[in-house]
Amino acid sequence: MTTYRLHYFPESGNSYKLALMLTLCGQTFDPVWTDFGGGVTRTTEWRATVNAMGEIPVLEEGGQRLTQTAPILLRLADRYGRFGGQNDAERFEVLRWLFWDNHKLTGYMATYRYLRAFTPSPDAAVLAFLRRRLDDFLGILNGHLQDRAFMIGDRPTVADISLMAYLSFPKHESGYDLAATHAGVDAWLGRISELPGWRSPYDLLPGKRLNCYI
Ligand SMILES: N[C@@H](CCC(=O)N[C@@H](CS)C(=O)NCC(=O)O)C(=O)O
Repeated sequence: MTTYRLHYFPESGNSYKLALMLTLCGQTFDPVWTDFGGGVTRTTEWRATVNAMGEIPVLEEGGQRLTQTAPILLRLADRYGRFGGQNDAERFEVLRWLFWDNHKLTGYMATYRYLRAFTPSPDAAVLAFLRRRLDDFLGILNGHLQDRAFMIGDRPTVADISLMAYLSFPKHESGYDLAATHAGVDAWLGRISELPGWRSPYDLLPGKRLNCYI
């Protein structure tokens, strides 16, 4: 049986992607809380010993340290035979949405939410720019979900697990009340939260939290 250690911090939606995937696949992991707010991931030592890319999350399996959630999610999907695409066309779609999530939804939402909630005096123009982009991305996601239960086919895949992560934190952090503005996204999040074994981000990712300024 593979043993996992997850280097994370509680506010990290990227960490939540892996924590939730492992949990939904019936796996456990040792949580390795990381002092992201204290700047540890920017130190030479951490980059030399944990992740040269300077990013959280890092998943250790056996002695190997893995980074980048998209390929890790795909590897876990293969290993446990859960949440992968069922044929070539679906696998292509899973990859397409994983790329879109990393580049667009997660990339912008993580930055926006971090600046907005976890820094003391964010630049209003930067926030406005990021929010305009996010309004567009959330509109695209909401449109896609109008007539489907999950992102691809009729079953959840790692594309859903990747895309939902940053939208699953409390709304005061992101400043988006999706139930009021994006009903399709909100209903999809509800369906994901009904998957057997589902747990919320701060439940799966315990420990000392960043100072929230909102
Ligand atoms: N594409 C990466 C993104 C990881 C990422 O950006 N993690 C954040 C924390 S959730 C981080 O460590 N950011 C540090 C930085 O951007 O300098 C993944 O999927 O793992």
